[in-house]
Amino acid sequence: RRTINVALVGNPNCGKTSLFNVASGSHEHVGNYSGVTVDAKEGHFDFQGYHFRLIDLPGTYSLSAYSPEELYVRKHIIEETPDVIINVVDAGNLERNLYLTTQLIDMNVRMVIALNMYDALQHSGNKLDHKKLSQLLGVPIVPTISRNGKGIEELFHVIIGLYEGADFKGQKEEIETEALREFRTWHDEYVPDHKYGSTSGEEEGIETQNYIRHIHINHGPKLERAIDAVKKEIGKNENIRSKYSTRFLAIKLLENDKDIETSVINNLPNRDEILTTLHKEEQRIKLSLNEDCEQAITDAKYGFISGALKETFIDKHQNNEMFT
Ligand code: GDP
Ligand code: MG
Ligand code: K
Repeated sequence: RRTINVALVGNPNCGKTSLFNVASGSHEHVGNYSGVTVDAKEGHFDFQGYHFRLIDLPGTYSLSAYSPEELYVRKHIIEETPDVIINVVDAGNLERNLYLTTQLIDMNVRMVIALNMYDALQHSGNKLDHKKLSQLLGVPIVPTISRNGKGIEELFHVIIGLYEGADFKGQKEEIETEALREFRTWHDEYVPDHKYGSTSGEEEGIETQNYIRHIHINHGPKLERAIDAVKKEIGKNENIRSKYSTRFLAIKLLENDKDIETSVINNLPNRDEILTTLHKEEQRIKLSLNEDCEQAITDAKYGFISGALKETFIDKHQNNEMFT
């Protein structure tokens, strides 16, 4: 029986623990996740012939290094390398919740969005074209209602599909399961521009993770040029490429993330070259965008989100006929 390691990542109060309880609660024991000061729980259950180890991580708005929770979640993702991350998103607070999503996308993790509180969205009268949002993000989205368990089975079907897709590439024989077939059908419909099972990170050289390739969050030409320059310098270290998304590291450095600098970059043989490139790019951004790099990246991410929501979300007070 194969174990699929899954971690719940999302803002505080988006329904992670409810999802955790409804998925694992009735099945087996729940223990406190050991050795941590922040609150995290681990649960185990079986579904569709797989064993699931599910971790309920602390709520975070971001994956920066500004709070113990943020650092903890980030460290868990990098060190424990969950097979699949469930990014729980509060459907009633999309703009704020999707900020974290953009950071997970930067990390190149295999993920699915649980579009939770879907009942509240339905009752609100607002409308979201979540299939289209899924296409724009390059991430599968499953509407869920953690409180009563709706959508949870479908969510775990997609997780099995993502997991099998990972093994898929390296294997001569295709693994064929019911869940995987369902997932493929789902995938072709929802994320048609992304070839299922395609090689990940073609432009990143050697990448560890074989996932459904995300659409990169486009931060605009100036920032993208800076990200590429820093990424290229970091990517000269093969061992780094196999553990991290070099794009994520580059973005974090440009955000002035001291934790990444001390824990990752300072140990590298080309540390000086990386930091020289970084400072040069930071200066360039400051001069051309007239704001510091960290702010520019935040603005670009919110710009991306707002663009995606403009195309997919209808406030009931807006007089917009797009979906009628
Ligand atoms: P967490 O902080 O992310 O772990 O969120 P919780 O699981 O503690 O949920 C926060 C609140 O939202 C609780 O009052 C839940 O009962 C409620 N909640 C969770 N999921 C849903 C849902 O799908 N729909 C609705 N209406 N409420 C939910
Ligand atoms: Mg919780
Ligand atoms: K990688």
